Amino acid sequence: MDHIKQKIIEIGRPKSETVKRLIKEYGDQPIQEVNLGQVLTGMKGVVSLLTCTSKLDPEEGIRFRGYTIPQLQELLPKMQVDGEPLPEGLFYLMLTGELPTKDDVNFISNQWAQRAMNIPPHVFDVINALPKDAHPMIQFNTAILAMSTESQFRKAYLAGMDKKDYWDPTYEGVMDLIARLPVIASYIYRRVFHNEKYIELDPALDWAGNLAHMMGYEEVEVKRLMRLYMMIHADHEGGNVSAHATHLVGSALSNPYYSFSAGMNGLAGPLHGMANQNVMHWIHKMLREIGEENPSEDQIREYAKETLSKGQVIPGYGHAVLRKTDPRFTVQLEFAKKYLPDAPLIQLVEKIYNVVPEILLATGKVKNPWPNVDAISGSLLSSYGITEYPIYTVLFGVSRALGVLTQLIWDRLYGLPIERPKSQNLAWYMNKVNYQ
Ligand code: NMX
Ligand code: MLT
Repeated sequence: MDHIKQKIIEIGRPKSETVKRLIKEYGDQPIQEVNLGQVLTGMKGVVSLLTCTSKLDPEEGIRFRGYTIPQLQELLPKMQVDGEPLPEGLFYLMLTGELPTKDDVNFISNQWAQRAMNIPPHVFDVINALPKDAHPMIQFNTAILAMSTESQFRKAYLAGMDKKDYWDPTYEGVMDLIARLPVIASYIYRRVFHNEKYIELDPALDWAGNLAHMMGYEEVEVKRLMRLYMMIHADHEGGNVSAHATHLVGSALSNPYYSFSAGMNGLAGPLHGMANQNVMHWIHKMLREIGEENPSEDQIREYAKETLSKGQVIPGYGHAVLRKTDPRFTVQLEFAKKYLPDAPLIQLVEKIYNVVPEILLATGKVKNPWPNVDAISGSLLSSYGITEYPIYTVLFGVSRALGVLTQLIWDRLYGLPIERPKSQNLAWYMNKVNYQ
């Protein structure tokens, strides 16, 4: 048994005992009052999930196991001193709660490179059976489901397995799945946008570096950007659509492939991960309509108002939890200013940032007028030549696997049961509040 699995047992067993005691001895204690408005607006703020990988503060943004993104940029192992952290390190931190050594990170890099080698051929056949113009998220998710034939969890479950060991084949499936996602994502990218000229995995490279390499980008800076991108999109506590869907489906003991596929179906929605692609459509439509490459703030203001007047959202702005500029936006802007100070798209993103919040505030209904992670990620990728927008949500999905699948291992370690909240019809709610 490898040292990570040993560590998981060491940390996981006492935690699972704590969860059992909490249910048994403290289970009837109220923790929160829920009002009708919360129920009818997407359960916002209703505390009902157990997530250990990360936590989102409305003002400050995301912390992974207690660490902010700038802290992790200092503390996690990197390839070069001036580089970005390796996402392998973030995975280790989310899984164990401890900062990794360089050896831990190398161990995971090697594991993932090895596990990425033996993707069964039928997975590529299934992708190839889809039309090339099927959205990359359709191709990505179809491949994830097709890989489910490899599920160790299913085999172990059918063979008869003690509940307390569920985490083990879950861990194996999660490691295989995460290892393979860059191969699948880059295969789809090369198939759709680069004439099927595929590039082999380089076992000497790290996970995110390999993704850039297999997509066809060898520049040090693109690999650095890919490491940053993979780190910042990895997790956003448990209630976001992709995390919650993965957890919910996993609670039926569906294997990691089925569970993650559910999360990816949610990520493909325009209000969630597809927003990164839609931001680019919004920007390019604006440039076309205004007829200028460098529109003024007044012109952007008019275009944004027109979007609202048509009953549409401005993609890349707003958030269900955050109430300030997303630190994932800020860290990308800082990266761009450091490495691409003159990139026109980044300058445009800044101009939009100067204009859009006041317009959203003026509506009187938008709770958070500030940019989220998607407001800049596509412009940054585009500025490095990755201009094929439909791949952006796939890249988000590759990264999101790190958090939601780590949590799935913890769901099994905690021994969490099937999720089954109660629903009521409209009349029940009307009665409850004496609706007149
Ligand atoms: N543009 C226009 N209207 C907005 C926006 C926006 N960017 N954000 C919120 N609103 C509207 C929202 O549609 C709702 O309108 P109505 O009452 O008419 O239905 C009203 O403001 C109140 O919504 P909130 O409570 O502020 O936001 P909610 O928590 O429901 O939704 C988002 C959060 C993120 C779905 C929403 O802000 C949005 O649609 N943003 C644009 C899409 C986007 O960028 N999504 C990416 C989120 C991050 N991610 O990667 O997942
Ligand atoms: C995410 O990264 O999942 C998004 O910001 C959405 C969310 O947190 O609800």
